[in-house]
Amino acid sequence: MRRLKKRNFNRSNGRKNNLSTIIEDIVTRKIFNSRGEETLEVDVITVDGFGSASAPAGASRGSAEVVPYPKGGVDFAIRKIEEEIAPELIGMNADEQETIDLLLHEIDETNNFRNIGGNTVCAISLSTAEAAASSYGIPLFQHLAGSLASNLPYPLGNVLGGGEHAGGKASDIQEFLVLPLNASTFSDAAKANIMVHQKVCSILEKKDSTFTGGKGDEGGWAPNIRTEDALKIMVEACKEVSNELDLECRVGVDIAASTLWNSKENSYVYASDGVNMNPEEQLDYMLHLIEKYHLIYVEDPFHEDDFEGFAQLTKRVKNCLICGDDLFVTNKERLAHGVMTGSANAIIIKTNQIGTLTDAWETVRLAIKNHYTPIMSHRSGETTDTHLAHLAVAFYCPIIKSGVVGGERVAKINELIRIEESLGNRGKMSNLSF
Ligand code: 2PG
Ligand code: MG
Repeated sequence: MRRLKKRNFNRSNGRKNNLSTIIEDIVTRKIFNSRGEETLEVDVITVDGFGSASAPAGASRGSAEVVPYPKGGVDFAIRKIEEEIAPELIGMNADEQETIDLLLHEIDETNNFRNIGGNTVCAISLSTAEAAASSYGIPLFQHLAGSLASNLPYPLGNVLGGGEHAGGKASDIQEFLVLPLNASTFSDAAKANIMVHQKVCSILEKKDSTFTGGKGDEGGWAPNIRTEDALKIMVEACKEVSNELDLECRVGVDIAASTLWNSKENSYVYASDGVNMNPEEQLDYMLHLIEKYHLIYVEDPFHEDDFEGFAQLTKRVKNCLICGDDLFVTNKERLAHGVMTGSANAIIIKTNQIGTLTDAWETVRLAIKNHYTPIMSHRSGETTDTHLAHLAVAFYCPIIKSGVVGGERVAKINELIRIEESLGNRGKMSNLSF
């Protein structure tokens, strides 16, 4: 029998454990994600409930992320679940999330889930939570956070991009994003993002006769375009939609700078723009883009180990979120280091970067405590799984990054529309002050 130390997962719903949440069976299968890659889906069946979750996949993964699958890939992960994990979990209580998440760590016996896989763990952890919520007959966000969670996140949507998410001659920058500030409801905010996405398409069609309407992995347009031309188009589209809807759509970027970084040459290589920049030039370039295009959000402006570069930029900007994705990889030790060095003021939260729900929640708590804005995020390879929407609300994330169009992206947006409806008068948009 393994000895388990109980962790402090902060759920205050006050429900008592009971027999209805006992795990009776676990079923796994191989399905496909939006890029057509194999992924894992896990069903957890309790006495009175059922939960099912699948794992997303990154293309521009941080090197400090947990290992997604054991050697042998999804097939091997399924074997591990059937032979080693399910026998341990069956009979446990799905309501005891921290205990189950800790058990997954113990079964793996490594510090990066390389034996059973971070994606394996992520799917089990989420489906267990969903099964407990279903046993109680309540939505996942309410099960995780109690009745206090009633803030809707602002959607940060990918409109245009390139990098590792699009092939050919698309832009060097991975994502050009829109954030609809002041939207009074989540539905209005989602609508604004869709309108910006459509406007950008019509501007591109007018300006570029070679534009074919091609899109990257997350549904953003993937034209052959230089960085500043893309930003001009984004600003133009945002302005038009802001005027039409009487709100303020602002532009953000995910530079995904690790994918541009060449350590041998000590420079960031912008192949489409035809320029190389050393770290000092990169800092000046980021400051220039933030000022000229009035950016509200800059993700991964420096490579994943440059805490110092992040700190310098964070110190020099006001009213702009400087966000660490590959920098922090949802890891609380990396975030703690960032807090100490003053690197960034926002953090991307991707559960499968760290493994379990408990791990992700602990990182969010540390972020909130240190006034970092937590942003619940999809991955470039997604399924139609909608749990991300619930996690954003349950974990008090004022922003969700989940794309604008595409079935697997809209699945999360539509789930938030349903959550907003279910909250009725209690639901309100998050407080986005920075
Ligand atoms: C990112 C993500 C999602 P990936 O870099 O923020 O947009 O991409 O899932 O490929 O890491
Ligand atoms: Mg990123």
